[in-house]
Amino acid sequence: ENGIEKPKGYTVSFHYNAEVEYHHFGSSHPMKPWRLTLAKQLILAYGLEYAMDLYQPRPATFDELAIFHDRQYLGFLQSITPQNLDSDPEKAKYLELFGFGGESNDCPVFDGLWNYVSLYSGASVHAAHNLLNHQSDIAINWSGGLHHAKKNAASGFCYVNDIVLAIQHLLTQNQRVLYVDVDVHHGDGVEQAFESTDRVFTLSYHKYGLDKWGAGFFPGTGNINEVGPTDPSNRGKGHTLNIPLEDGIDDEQYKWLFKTVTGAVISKYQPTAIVLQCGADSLGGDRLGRFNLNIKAHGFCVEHVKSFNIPLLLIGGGGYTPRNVARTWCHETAVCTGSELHNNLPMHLPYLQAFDGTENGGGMLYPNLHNTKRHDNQNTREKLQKLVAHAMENLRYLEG
Ligand code: TV1
Ligand code: CA
Ligand code: ZN
Repeated sequence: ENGIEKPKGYTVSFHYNAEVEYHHFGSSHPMKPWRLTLAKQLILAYGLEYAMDLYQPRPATFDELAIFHDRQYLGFLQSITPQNLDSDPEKAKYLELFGFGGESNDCPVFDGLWNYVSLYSGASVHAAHNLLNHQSDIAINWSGGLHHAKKNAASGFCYVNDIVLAIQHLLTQNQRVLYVDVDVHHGDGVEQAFESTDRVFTLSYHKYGLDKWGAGFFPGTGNINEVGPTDPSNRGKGHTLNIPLEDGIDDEQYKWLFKTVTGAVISKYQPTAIVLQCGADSLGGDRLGRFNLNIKAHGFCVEHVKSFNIPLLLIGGGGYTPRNVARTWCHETAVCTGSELHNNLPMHLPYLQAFDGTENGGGMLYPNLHNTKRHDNQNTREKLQKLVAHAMENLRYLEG
């Protein structure tokens, strides 16, 4: 009817447990798991489920999460609730230690927290297994991508690092895994986890720099000269690349940069599997982001990586304007299956209201998100050319 069918010659799988949607970080918190409800509704309304194999993965177990995380940290995550948080002095003592402290409340303790982390992690691990079994060529988990979590600490809305877990599984049968991160924030947790190995190359594009009050954009790391360990005896040397960007980068600049740098990394590193974190906070008009990308420019990153025909794990991440997160991940699902989608949203879409009206994108899948008033473009042609030259210089180590 809408021409959506299985792609010829390769398989796409979609790993999703709808239970994640029902978790709440708190009413004012920018991370909204219900953006996944919107994304799923769009994907179903366009009929993309006919083009993929759908899986409902079980939650990851404690032991599965302990492949990366400290057992003591996981024990705390498993037992903490909003109720025992204040009443149990034992627990209060560990809050600070495990990254829950500070006044920002980035990582709140909410009802069902353990269930939430096990669900999104279970989906990433399941997706990785599908690639390993050759049951799929592209595996998608929009509920994952929580790149800031550390082995023993929560950070920046992330409690468990599903990406690290998925990569660890991929490493059982892959000599070299490439991690690429287009979230507007630096993928510090993944970079740190694999800093001492040459079997994972981490590449992150992100906003970097100080604001007018002198505060660095979260997490404050990821400058171009941060290339991981420099000690020649460290196997991880030269296997990290950071692309720091300024406010307001536009479609053409980003596409050129992504193609040039990611292309060079793939041809030099020759990965046998790729993990692409598709954080949608790099879109124009994002509540926390600073970039000015439209949906198709964001999706270009998926198209470009897909074109290398290397087993690919696609995961979500940030994204704080829910309707645009849903649009982007629906578009990127279609990119994977090779489907073209109509710009007019299907009439039978249950949450049509969320996408309707001039404020919300006029009932279109691809509204223009470019908004120069919000973040002027500070990225000049000259700066980007210098950045690429510096990135290529950093990559020279891989040749030797
Ligand atoms: C509760 C309620 C928490 C409202 C957090 C924005 C909130 C933020 C909130 C917020 C917010 C951050 C910091 C400050 C470090 C802190 C999923 C010195 C309106 C992958 C994580 C960003 C991004 C954390 C996660 C950042 C991801 N920004 N309102 N918190 N302290 N934290 O700056 O990469 O997208 O903003
Ligand atoms: Ca990034
Ligand atoms: Zn982010």
